[in-house]
Amino acid sequence: MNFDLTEEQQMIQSAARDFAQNEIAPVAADFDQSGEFPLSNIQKMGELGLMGIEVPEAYGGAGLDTIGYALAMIEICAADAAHGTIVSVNNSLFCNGLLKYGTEEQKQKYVRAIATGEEIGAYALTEPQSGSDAAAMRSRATLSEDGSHYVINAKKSWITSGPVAKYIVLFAVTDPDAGARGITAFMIDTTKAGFSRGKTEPKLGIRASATCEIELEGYQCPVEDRLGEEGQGFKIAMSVLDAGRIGIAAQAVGIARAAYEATLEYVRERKAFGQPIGSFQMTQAKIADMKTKLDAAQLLTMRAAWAKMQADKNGGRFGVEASTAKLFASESAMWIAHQAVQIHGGMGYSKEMPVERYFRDAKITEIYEGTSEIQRMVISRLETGLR
Ligand code: COS
Repeated sequence: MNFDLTEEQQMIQSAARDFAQNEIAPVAADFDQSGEFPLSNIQKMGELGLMGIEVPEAYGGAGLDTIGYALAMIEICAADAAHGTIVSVNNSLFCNGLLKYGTEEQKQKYVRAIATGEEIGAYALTEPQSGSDAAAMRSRATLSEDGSHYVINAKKSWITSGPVAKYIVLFAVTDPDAGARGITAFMIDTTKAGFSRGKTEPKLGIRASATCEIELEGYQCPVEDRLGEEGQGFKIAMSVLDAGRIGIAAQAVGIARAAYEATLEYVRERKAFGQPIGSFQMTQAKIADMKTKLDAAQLLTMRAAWAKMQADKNGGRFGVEASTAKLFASESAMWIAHQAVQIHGGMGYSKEMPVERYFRDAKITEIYEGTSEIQRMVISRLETGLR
């Protein structure tokens, strides 16, 4: 593993940093307060290539690699994690699976629209009664008698970008007797008949990223909009999540870095008992532990990105690297944001400063795209070979 960044990786990092600091950071608190979806920023990020970082230029993307994607996510999330959530769904959960399993027509139609930021994408796996146990989904897709389309009846919950998405990758059961091998992936066009949205969820954090339930009733999906083969859906869902978890690890690193940097500034300036609070041993210990966890989280995230790039080239899986990065980075972000609030005292609890937002935003990284408990289960299963 080479720690030097390539010229392209440095370019996307600096483009993401400039946009994040100049266009996102100044409005992040307002979007957090209102919960409004930052559509115009997302479209501008699409123009900069940030909505399809790993998507080849032939499909409207930036044609970069996973390290470039992780570096950009860190920069965006250090300014605002909610923007980062939208970026990660478009990049990881939507484009990744289509690039790997989609037909040429599907890539031209769906990847291009999302990678350029013209449209928003979403990924629908979770259901009201099945989150961690994803294979227990109840949504059904039945092939029509003439074999031209599937009729889908589905209810999906916690769909990130659901309120604004034009296209959704959705998973439904095609063979109820086959368990995980009876699930199939479909491309859904939200403007078609049979699709509807429920209420937008009021959330603790990442408030500007819109989330809702969706429902499909008698939705007709042409066979050419099936993604992959019948019965391949669970593997598609899981391998897409492996990639997605690298993005969430990067998001956690971005939030943790912002919380850490705000704390460094504060401990130098804030005085108590006649000296900067950073001179007290109890603060010093916190700063040292925050820095160590932040750097370790970033290194694990870069290793996971690198492992995915090797797998993209040579085949194989990168589940252990993705899950260890996601587990450690998300728990570190929560811990670092917690210490940041504590060190800021009353100011850490106030909306006058961004640390309370970092604290609320950090929590989701331990929950979505697989809870910490699921990451531990995945890592242990892959390491021991036991279930
Ligand atoms: N890549 C490719 N294939 C995978 C895979 C992966 N990462 N993980 C599992 N599979 C395959 C398995 O190899 C198995 O295939 P075979 O039937 O050919 O043997 C199949 O999928 C079923 O796997 P498994 O038996 O491990 O499935 P489980 O039902 O036990 O569930 C967990 C596995 C719990 C790991 C999975 O359901 C999971 O990740 N849950 C969390 C879901 C999640 O992150 N939700 C958040 C939604 S997005 S916000």
